[in-house]
Amino acid sequence: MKKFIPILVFICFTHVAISQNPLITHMHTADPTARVFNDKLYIYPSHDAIPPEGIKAPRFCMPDYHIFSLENGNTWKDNGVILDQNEVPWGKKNSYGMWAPDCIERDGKYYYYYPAPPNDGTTFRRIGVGVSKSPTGPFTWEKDYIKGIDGIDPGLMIDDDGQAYIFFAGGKTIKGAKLNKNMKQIDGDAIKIQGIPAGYVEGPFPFKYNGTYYLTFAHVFPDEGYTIAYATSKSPLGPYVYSGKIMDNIDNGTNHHSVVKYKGKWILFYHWWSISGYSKLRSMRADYMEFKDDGTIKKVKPTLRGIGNPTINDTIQIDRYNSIQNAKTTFVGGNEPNGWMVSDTKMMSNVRFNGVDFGEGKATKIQARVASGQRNGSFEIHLGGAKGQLIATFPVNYTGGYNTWETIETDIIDKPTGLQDITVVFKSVWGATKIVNLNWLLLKE
Ligand code: FUB
Repeated sequence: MKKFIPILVFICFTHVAISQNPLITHMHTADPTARVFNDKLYIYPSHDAIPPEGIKAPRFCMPDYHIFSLENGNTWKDNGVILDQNEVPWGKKNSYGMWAPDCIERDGKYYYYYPAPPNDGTTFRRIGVGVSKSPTGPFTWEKDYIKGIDGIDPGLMIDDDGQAYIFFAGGKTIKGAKLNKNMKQIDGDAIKIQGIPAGYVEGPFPFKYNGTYYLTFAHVFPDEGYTIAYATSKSPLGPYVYSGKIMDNIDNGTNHHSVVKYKGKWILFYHWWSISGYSKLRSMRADYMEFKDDGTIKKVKPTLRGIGNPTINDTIQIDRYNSIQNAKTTFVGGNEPNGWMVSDTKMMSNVRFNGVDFGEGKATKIQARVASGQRNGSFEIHLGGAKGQLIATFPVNYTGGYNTWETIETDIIDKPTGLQDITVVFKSVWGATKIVNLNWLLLKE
């Protein structure tokens, strides 16, 4: 097992968190279930925490749930705690066991499903439900858990005929059941889903695509470890046929995911632990996913750039690049919030970031978050590659050192429109090894 050495200490807690991959950096989030409600993207993750002093958390330390909503092209809003472990009406107190949840909409109401250890001690996890008029709550929590099922990682689906299904996991099996119209009881018995490969499985996430039922899940191979896999069927409760991996093992400890179509593109949400360095302090991430013509899914490779098109007032996390030459990315220092920066910049270092949304050309200024220990040089913003059209130039000034941060601003020359790739080019005297540390860019009207 890895030694618990969180690389970064939490420096600040904000309500609005902004990032590429990982999606947020002000707290640790795992098991991201993404959903699109009324064209807006929401994430229902679980919350990995550092155990409070004196608490011996079992395996993971998961005290509550937050909900995140995408408020701009690239800005994730933390809607705060929507359920604390000690508010679960049927739950064991201080269990730190609030594992992967899901949320689904039916007739304008939002049903939030979550697993927690029950106070009656009957089993490892029961699954509870709450209902709200809004995707971000507040939810009214059912007084008792759903009878007839026990397990972890509820995954929900409503078929075209209006029948709702709940899937959940327990060791080497995935089970599924029909839900009543009230979404609070199962209809009949839960059944073991046939066709799921041997080995440990969890995190079932069902969806339908072109008339085929897809059941995606985390699958652990004895030699490879956690992968994200999928199986397909002509019927929601199976039998299913194993159809391959969506993501190879990424040395993750666990991997838990969801799949969603947003603005015409399929996205895989999953988690990794790149900020903490510890597999039980995870961070949610997202990358685009594609179907082949025959309905099979192309394997997804994790990227830094992730998804989303930052627009005016979204930070462009330039260290989550598409390509980089002659520079590095390292953790930020000083009093900056968690995250990375572009560092070790030299003469002609460049970093490319694709898909910035300049919209209708209203961005007139651009800001940069910088720290520098030297007094000469500049960095330029170009459209496309390093030799593309120059749209902004920032001078490099001494900020007090490479851990002392300042936000600087300059005018944008010509007003680009629409989606553009940008490249930052660093300039100074030859031989300079650290021109400036760059944390983010931000377009302003
Ligand atoms: O986050 C706790 C557990 O780890 C989840 O329920 C599993 O899916 C795995 O990600």
